[in-house]
Amino acid sequence: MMLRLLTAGESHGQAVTGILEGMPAGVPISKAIIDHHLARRQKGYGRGGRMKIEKDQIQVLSGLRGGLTLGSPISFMIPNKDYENWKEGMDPFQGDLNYKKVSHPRPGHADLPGALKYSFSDMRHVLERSSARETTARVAAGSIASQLLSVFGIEVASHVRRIGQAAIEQKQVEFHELKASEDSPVRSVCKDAERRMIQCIDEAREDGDTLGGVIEIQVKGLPVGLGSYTHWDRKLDGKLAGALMSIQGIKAVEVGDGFEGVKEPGSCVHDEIFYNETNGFNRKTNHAGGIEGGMTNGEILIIRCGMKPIPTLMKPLKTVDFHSKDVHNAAVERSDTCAVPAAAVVAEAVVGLTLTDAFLETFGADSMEEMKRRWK
Ligand code: EPS
Repeated sequence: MMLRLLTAGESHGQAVTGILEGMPAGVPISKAIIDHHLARRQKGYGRGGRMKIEKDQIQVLSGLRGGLTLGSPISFMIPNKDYENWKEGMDPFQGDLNYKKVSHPRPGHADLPGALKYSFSDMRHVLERSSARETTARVAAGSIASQLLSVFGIEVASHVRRIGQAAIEQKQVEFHELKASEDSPVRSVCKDAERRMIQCIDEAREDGDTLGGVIEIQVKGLPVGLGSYTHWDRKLDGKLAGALMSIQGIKAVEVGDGFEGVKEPGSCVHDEIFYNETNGFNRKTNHAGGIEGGMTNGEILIIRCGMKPIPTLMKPLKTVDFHSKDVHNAAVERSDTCAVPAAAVVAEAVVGLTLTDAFLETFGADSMEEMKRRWK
């Protein structure tokens, strides 16, 4: 592994922090680009009250000088504005351990296994860290990493394919079409699907319910041969799937045709190979989603993720009291009805980090200058 990311921070603690280690020296990094991605992650129809409080902006503490990476660990923080309202319970030394205790585990949440695993009697200890607030750090780090990829013309983009029962009908969305998702409150590239998705979210909110969905990430401009077929832990699709599955709420990942592809015979699924002087080896289809044998094949990378509905329901499911074991309603905390659009931005970041790691493995060097020579 060339690039390592450590994140820390409780959802209502002072800040979300991170250390990104392994970036080569001399990569130009823009704060405006990082903050732009942090703002994209905060948007999305279906978010709750918290996003009105936060205005995520990065503070870089080390590893950069004059907008260039130094090759040293890049440490950063994104303050939680909401901490002011939670100080009484969340202060690292003075915090009141009886503050807003949680003892009714939410089905589908980390609450119960987390409390059992760490011998906690208060599930607040679990939910503070398992919260998707942590993804702020991954988006910041992903944006730093992706700024290296963009020097080499590699672009990462995403869109939302489904929210609950509402889905885009268009099977294949081209990379250039993804831009339209930026103007959509649900990150959809289709106005009709957008309308239906918003309606589904409104209905779920009224019912005190939540919704999941499907996101798609595409990456353009990748060279052939990132990752490797030579050993299981070098396969790029394995690394991408693992990284994406680690995003809060993600329950499924597929590459290219994924689950749809398994229904068809091989003759319909594999992408025939052509050659011409201008483009070299090329394909007219991309069922493989840009990966063959655990390596990039030069086509656009296409990955989809399924996100489950958020487990915090305003109309709660049944659970048992952690202490008395009596039947009870699950805990209700302020939360989002749907965070699928935000998850798409997080997925872009996670893909950016994984690809930068793979890129550094292939072209890796101490400095940007050396990397450019190897790339050439
Ligand atoms: C989250 C619950 C909500 C979300 C939060 C994730 O926060 P709160 O409990 O403060 O209302 O808004 O997401 C974020 C804070 C974020 O930045 O994305 C949860 O329990 O996972």
